[in-house]
Amino acid sequence: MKFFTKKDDLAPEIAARVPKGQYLTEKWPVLHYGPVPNIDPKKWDLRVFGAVENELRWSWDELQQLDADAKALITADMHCVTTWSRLDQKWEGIPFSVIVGKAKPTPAAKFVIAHSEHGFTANIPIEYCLRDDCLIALRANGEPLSAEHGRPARLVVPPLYAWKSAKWLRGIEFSATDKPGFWERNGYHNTGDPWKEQRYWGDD
Ligand SMILES: Nc1nc2c(c(=O)[nH]1)N[C@H]1C(S)=C(S)[C@@H](COP(=O)(O)O)O[C@H]1N2
Ligand SMILES: [Mo]
Repeated sequence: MKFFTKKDDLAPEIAARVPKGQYLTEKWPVLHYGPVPNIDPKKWDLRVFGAVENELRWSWDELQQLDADAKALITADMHCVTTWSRLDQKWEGIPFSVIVGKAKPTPAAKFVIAHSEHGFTANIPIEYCLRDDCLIALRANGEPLSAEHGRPARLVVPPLYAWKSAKWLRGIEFSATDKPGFWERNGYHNTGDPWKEQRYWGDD
């Protein structure tokens, strides 16, 4: 079996799901900058802050309660700007709408800034987070997230390149102004829509 298959070599119905310039992979690669953090859930929390009516801070136990109250399960394709795509990834966790319902972003909020361990950030236009397929994932493919895939919790934003799906999430900031994140400040596109091939700064 080949690990990476060119779009041109795929059956048409599969090729239609793989954006231009991408290769299909059956395996799930691990990709990030820096070391995998070793997180103790007992010392972990998730903050929601910025342009909101209610700033919040959840412990791991509290987050699990939110997960028990309102579960989201989505199947989504994952596209990394380094050109691999993985189809039918299953993610489970807390619908982003739960965060919105509890924190109540103000009308001024136009961007979501994901904050992760070690200072990694990713900026996302808020409309992508208000879709049904955005969630805080605690599980992938039926298993709790492994350390390298973002344990204990990561953001998942399926319609954008996977660098926006911040692993080892520690904060969700709602912001009136855009705040380019780690990859965005390092030459990558500010929005990152794979169907428009928005890979690098300067792409349309
Ligand atoms: N905290 C953090 N999250 C991150 C990254 C990172 O460097 N740090 N890299 C992103 C990139 S570029 C990709 S492609 C996906 C990969 O997710 P995976 O390792 O679970 O496949 O994670 C994203 N989330
Ligand atoms: Mo990536």
